[in-house]
Amino acid sequence: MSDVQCPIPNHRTGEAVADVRRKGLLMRKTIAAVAAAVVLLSVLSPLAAEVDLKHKWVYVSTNLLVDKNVDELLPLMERIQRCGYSGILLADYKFSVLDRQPERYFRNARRVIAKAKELDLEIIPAVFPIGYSSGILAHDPTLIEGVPVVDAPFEVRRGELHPLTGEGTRLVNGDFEQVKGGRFTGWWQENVGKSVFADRDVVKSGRVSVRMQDIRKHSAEHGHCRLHQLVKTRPFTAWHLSVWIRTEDFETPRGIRLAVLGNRRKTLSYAEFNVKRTQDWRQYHAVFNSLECDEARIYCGVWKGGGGKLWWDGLRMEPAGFVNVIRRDGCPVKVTSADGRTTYTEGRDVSRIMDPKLGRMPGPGAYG
Ligand SMILES: [Ca+2]
Repeated sequence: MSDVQCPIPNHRTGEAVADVRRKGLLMRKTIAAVAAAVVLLSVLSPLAAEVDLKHKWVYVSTNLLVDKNVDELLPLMERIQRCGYSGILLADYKFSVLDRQPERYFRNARRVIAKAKELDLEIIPAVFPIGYSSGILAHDPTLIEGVPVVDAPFEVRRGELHPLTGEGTRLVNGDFEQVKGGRFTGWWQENVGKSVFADRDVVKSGRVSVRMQDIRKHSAEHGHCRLHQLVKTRPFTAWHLSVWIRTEDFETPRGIRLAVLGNRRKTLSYAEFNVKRTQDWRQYHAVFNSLECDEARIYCGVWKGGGGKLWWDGLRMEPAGFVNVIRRDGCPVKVTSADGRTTYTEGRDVSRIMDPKLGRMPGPGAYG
């Protein structure tokens, strides 16, 4: 790095580096520190003195479909070259879905390639994204990692398979109709009569709902306001929770959770709800796998809550059935009779088992 007067802006955010002089000073200090380290290392190892960075890249994340992005990238590449870098590590989600791009995308890509040739800059495309893999999964949603469902019971009714709840699994008072002394039967709850109330005026179904309000006032440190109950679960079963939520000037809608904690202290549900500060009744859904747990604590509540009002009603828990079924060699599906003695053949005895929405909601490569 010989030219410290060519700071590279943060291209992802478009943030410009305002104080070039200050940055230059910092850079010089850094170089001095590195130089000192190299001297020290050269005493310890003759190899350290031979360090010569042939490949110096700048990471650039962009979307080449947008003309304006390319207009900005070309002058940036000139600066990158002037600063002595050898190339750009170019990341674009669309590298994974090139087959779905219009001609405009490739026209823009050719502009970038031409500029790179002109400047003798190398372009290193970032491909095989692991972690943010929706671009790959858009081609084949079944490549997603899954969790096993084991011995899930189904019942045949009128020629259709219907999931059975499983003996002993029952959410008590999910409709919140049973109330004694301000407490909802079957539920553990906190701040009864302070931030949790049985509401008989604003309900979604039946005659009672749960109203939460003034949460921070009665839980100053954590802003907690939660109901929960322990239910038995069949291990390695996919479950579906649904609940209705209404809000009125609720200050912390992001703190609303339908959480599930397994008896082996596992967080089993990761659903996040998009609740507005004020909204009418809307139903929300969460799907979880019970994994090794044979009991789970179901929470509906608020963490880091503030002021305003929130209502809950109509909470249900049921087996999810064939939701998010992954079909590939590593994830075998087997259909047997209850006693396990008869194995049924897909396509002959039962229809092909699949979830047509897997990896396609709301778009290809998404599992919403
Ligand atoms: Ca109700």
